[in-house]
Amino acid sequence: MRPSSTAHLYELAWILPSIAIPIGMLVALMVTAFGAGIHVPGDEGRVDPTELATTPPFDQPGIIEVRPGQYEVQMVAEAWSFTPSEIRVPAGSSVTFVATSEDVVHGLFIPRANVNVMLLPGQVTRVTAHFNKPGEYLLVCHEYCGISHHTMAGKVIVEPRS
Ligand SMILES: [Cu+2]
Repeated sequence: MRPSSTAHLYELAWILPSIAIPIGMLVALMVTAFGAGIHVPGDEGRVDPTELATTPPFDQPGIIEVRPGQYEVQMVAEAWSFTPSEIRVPAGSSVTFVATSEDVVHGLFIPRANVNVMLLPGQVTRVTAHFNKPGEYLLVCHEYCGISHHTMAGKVIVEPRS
């Protein structure tokens, strides 16, 4: 091969990926935004973090059964605890966490249930997880939130179906 055509091949090897990679990223962005509905938090789902004690559903944090096998946990995070901090559901349940923070940025991390979200003061975070296997699922705050951050934890207790 002549030296000039080798240079031509090298140029192609640069140019083609540099076109294909941004197009691939754009496609991935479109699929997540419009296909999977993943987007940054909007105006809906805002709350006043100083008024949580009188703002439903955070005025009564707890767990409710929305329909058989489907639960909703209304959760408030504050330094350094979750309310409720212990959640009991039967195996096979799907649980939607509707959570917010009363003070600083906290996290809600349930490693065995693929939950990993931030809880921001003033913003309501919703995330759904499925608990199929009985056992205890640790839930922890994974955003540093102060001197006792390491004690901020709770658990989901999944009971075997009788
Ligand atoms: Cu925290």
